[in-house]
Amino acid sequence: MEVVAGFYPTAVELEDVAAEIGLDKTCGGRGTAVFDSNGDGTLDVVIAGAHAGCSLYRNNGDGTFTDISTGSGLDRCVYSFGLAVGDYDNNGLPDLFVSGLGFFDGQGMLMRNNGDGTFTDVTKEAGLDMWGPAFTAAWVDYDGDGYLDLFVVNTLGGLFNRKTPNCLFHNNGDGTFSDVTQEAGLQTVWPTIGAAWGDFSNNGRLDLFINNAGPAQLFHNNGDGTFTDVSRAAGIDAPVISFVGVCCDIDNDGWLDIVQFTWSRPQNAIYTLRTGLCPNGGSPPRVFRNNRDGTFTDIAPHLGLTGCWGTMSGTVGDFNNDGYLDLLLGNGDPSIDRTEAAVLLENDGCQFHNVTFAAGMPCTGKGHGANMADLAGDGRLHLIVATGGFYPGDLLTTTVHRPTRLPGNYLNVRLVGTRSTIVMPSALGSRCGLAVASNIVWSQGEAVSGASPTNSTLAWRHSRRSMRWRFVGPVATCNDSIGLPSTKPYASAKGRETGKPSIPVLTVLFPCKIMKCGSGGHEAVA
Ligand SMILES: [Ca+2]
Ligand SMILES: [Ca+2]
Ligand SMILES: [Ca+2]
Ligand SMILES: [Ca+2]
Repeated sequence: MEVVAGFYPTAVELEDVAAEIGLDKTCGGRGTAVFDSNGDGTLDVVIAGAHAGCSLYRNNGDGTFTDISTGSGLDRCVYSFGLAVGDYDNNGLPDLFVSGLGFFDGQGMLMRNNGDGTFTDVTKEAGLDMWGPAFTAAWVDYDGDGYLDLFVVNTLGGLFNRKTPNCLFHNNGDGTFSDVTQEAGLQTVWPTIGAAWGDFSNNGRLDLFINNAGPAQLFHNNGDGTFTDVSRAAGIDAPVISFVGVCCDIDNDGWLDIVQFTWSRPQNAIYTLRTGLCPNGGSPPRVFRNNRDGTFTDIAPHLGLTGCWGTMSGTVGDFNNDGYLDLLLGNGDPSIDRTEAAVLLENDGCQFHNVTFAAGMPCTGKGHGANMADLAGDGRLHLIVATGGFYPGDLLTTTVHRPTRLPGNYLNVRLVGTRSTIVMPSALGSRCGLAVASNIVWSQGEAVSGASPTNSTLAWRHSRRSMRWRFVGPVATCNDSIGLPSTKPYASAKGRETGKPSIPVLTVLFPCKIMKCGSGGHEAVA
């Protein structure tokens, strides 16, 4: 078969580093989580396993990894699907909710992080002992009390004949949770596969977008513990099969948009491979631009997103460090013979281009856990695709690619939240923005499966002396007049010797740690 798609020219050259860094394992790859599990400042990796326990890879401090799964406790989380990272007990150690058995009977598990490479199953004592065939889950502090609440995505409506509704669990602040789904008004009708929280109205409260096998739904957070279904008015409810939605600011205007990845049948994906286009009646991804008035417009066709892929996992990240968010799609379906290439879509600020093969990422397999993270802390985003699948014989290994050289400037940020007297280390739902000239690059700490919730790599291509940070979140006030004094903005500077980064921190509205900053080879920093 002649393949046309994926060869759009790109300046970024990727190399396969999975074996070099120790992540080239067969682990029944499903959801991936990238976070600092032991507080040493480096990012560790957890991969959920289809037919075994979860895998835990500890970062050795240099971007290489040691498999410490055995005895970690996470190896007991078998048949898992999604991973949600959140510090539910506010002790500074991020915990894991592992959703279980999206296709079969079972339940999720809350795993409390002991900080020493082990996790303890606290599902029962937390009150989360609930049967539920969940594909994923998402942490959020929806009521702003400083404690992370948990939204578990189930499949009410009949997908695989399961009838358990989605559940919102309120964190009682004492290590236990209460099911508040009914009083919150989170009624769902269609089988739900994914969920993402984001403050779409910039009012400091997190709203909920859910992906269904059918119309998506958007719930507006009323601020009193209840939600209103605004899907129809928002214009996001055209039916489609979608596994993953991501809240991000795709056009850097300070208002969160929604990237809704879609799942297509094999014949449609093959059509796209051969032509680069979407067949009649196909379902390309959607990009809902926030119109700032409660409505959204799907601008995907204008962005050149016209292909159809069987996307089961997807993420956003600026892999070429130019200030524009790019997309990574993990594709496939349960069939053992559908080994569909992951797709990398580069954003030039106006259009997305499929650069998968041109960039050198010819990996195949069921991409259940597509992720992007700076695993080595040098500004280069690693493209991680956990592969493997439904059948026990589906034994593909995780693939990891990264740029051969730093493509542009970067600043790595770790969000650490506070709230008057309550320490809220996770800062989930907060956003940070880097203003470079008139362009602001926004990033959100999110609680989606596969995301690195509070670690962000912000990048920019055109360097300026004057840059400005803004942080907004549910427990912070977005007000330019309130700021902390300027502090040293970075722990260390790396990159090629093209000049020293100059990042005056003029305004920090949300306490944070800025980990590293560096510059690439393209331009000298002013
Ligand atoms: Ca914790
Ligand atoms: Ca809460
Ligand atoms: Ca936007
Ligand atoms: Ca980019």
